[in-house]
Amino acid sequence: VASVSRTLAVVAAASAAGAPRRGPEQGPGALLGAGLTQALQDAGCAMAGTTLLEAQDAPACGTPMHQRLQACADYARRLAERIATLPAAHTALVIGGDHAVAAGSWRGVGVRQGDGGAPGLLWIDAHLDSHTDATTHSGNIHGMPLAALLGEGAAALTGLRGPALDPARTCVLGARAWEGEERALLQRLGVRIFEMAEIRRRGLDAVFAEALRIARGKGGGFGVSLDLDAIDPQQMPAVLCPEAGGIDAGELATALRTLRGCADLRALEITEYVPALDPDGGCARLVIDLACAALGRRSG
Ligand code: HAR
Ligand code: MN
Ligand code: MN
Ligand code: MN
Repeated sequence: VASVSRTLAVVAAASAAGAPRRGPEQGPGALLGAGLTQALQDAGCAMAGTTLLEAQDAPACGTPMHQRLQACADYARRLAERIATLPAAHTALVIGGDHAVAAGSWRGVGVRQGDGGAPGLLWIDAHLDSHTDATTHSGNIHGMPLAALLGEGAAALTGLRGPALDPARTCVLGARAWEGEERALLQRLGVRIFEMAEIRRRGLDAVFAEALRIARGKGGGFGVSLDLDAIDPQQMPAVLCPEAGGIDAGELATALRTLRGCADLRALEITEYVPALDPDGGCARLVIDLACAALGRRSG
């Protein structure tokens, strides 16, 4: 399959508003500083530019839930508006930030598609991120964005402009840590979950291909939201919530390369990188390699 010629619009979503502590708001700056855009250019991407969304720090300890929800929703709204205005021909590369930014990204992608439909979505994550404000145990908003995108949970997040996801074109890949309520929600909606156990049994290539078929559906755009904690923490320790037994980074790069042939890939999102936990920059290089694997045209 020939690689698609892409023009990338990078959006730096430097927010930790949904996180339990600060750290991920430094992610975009560190990845840009480590040469992300040059690497993508070397891999054959044209660059339309980089938008830096104003940084948003983590909430102070003890901030009430409704205030944290509102801070995340305000950030998500600005992010969605920014993405919605990008030219439809461009592929968006959203760099988080904690994963709560996704509550805005994919609404914005849906508005930009302009056909009334939501994108299909492949959610690669150790977690399900499908709590609502009523079921969360931790109170952390980055545990809620997938539910919010599916139209479930607090109005602050579900009420953003743009279509909700279609559960039949949404799937989760790499899951290995969840609470019962979020799993029950996804099962009620009919979202396919590819757990680590299934990935180990069938191999990532086979599972990724099936997940891609679900997200692409019969046409219309789709996207990939990569929470870096999906990767095994021995290879990717610089994340907020490491969970043992994750996806092998090299296997993930190979799977992501299949996206190079997908002209209907509308956006890639990469979240939860914490540069303070990456003193030698090895994780930043890995993130850049993964972005190039997904979006590039040549080895780079
Ligand atoms: N389920 C847990 C919670 O709700 C952990 C969520 C962790 N989420 C992320 N992004 N780090 O996936 O708190
Ligand atoms: Mn996660
Ligand atoms: Mn419970
Ligand atoms: Mn996540």
